Amino acid sequence: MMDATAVEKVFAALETFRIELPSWGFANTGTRFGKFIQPAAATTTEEKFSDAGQVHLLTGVCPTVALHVLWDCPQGIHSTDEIKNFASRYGVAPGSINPNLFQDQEYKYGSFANPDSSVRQRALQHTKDSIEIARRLKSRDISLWFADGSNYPGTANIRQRKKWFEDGLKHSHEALSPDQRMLVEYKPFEPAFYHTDIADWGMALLLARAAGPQAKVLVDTGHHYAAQNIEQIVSWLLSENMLGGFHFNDRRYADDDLTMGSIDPYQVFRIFHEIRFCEWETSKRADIAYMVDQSHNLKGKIEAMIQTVTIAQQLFAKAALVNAENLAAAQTKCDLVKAESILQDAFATDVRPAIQEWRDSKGLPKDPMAAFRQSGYLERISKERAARNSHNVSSYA
Ligand code: RM4
Ligand code: MN
Ligand code: MN
Repeated sequence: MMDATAVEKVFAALETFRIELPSWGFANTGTRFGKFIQPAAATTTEEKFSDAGQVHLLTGVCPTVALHVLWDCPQGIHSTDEIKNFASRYGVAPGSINPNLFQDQEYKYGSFANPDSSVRQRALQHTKDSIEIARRLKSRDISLWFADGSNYPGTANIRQRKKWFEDGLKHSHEALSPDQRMLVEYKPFEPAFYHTDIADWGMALLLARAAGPQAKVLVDTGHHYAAQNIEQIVSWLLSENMLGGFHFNDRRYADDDLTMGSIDPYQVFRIFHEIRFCEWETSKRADIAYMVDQSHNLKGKIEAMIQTVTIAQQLFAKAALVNAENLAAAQTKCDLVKAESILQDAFATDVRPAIQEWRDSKGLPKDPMAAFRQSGYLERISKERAARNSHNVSSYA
């Protein structure tokens, strides 16, 4: 059982913790081997807002939904009025805006680093349009992920492409309003299998620095090699004031986009711990956008999101139980077992009853999953959407 002080710590942590849902997590997605279509999957932007709204209604901690411009704003900047309506109808605001710089045929050989200057120009224009969309929707963050890279040695001028990226990001940065941010995401491979232009956090950091002061790095937990120490990357970015946000998901092999904490919950706990430890040391809240980036191939989309949010809250609450003062003292004395045990004890604490109490105090269902299953929402949308879903769809949109 947790004592009253521990419960208070969990309550205080939950008060500050919000996590953004991805619109694409509610759509039919799959692998390159195919998709398993779900009758309840969202096939329109409105349905994505409706589903995200359900998750927020039941959990109370997901007030925003990330949008992918190509999939969710078919009319580009002219889609924003419609999106504002969805936002007010379903009770979730637009969150980070993700330009899509990888799906159009023009991007076969890259976007910002395409050797064809007209394609680079087009990519820049799309990014500027996305910044304008964000401005109209009052979204702060523009989240940039590039598929740019090459498949075979010798086929791309890596240094030249780096230069093109610097130029493209600088010009994008110039279009930002003072209150907007640009988040630069990295990924070691896929879809490119020889080199990726922004392959790791160091490259993302250098490019963000070159772009300007409102550019930060986005860490997608699935975008690392298997043995990489992600919490160390997080700590370094924090100490450089360059950590802008996260795309959370879990993985066993590559960019598997599995449910957060499903494979290695201790990894996420360690990330949250490093953030909280830094906040304690600096007496300052780190300005970090916590976002989910998952596509659930087999699980029910809404249930998978509720499960994700529940796990995220648990791991964040556990990290709040680390006694930073005792930890700092143990580290200074090189009392290794004591220091490590402080983390392990926090991680081992069952925070679920305290989280349920917190939900209750907010008028939220103690068990959001059970509440969802009882709500009848899934049955209703399955009926409404089944016909449309039976015509197989070939994109994430
Ligand atoms: C990428 C990356 C991006 C996401 C796309 C769909 O692997 O994680 O953040 O927008 O997938
Ligand atoms: Mn991502
Ligand atoms: Mn990814």
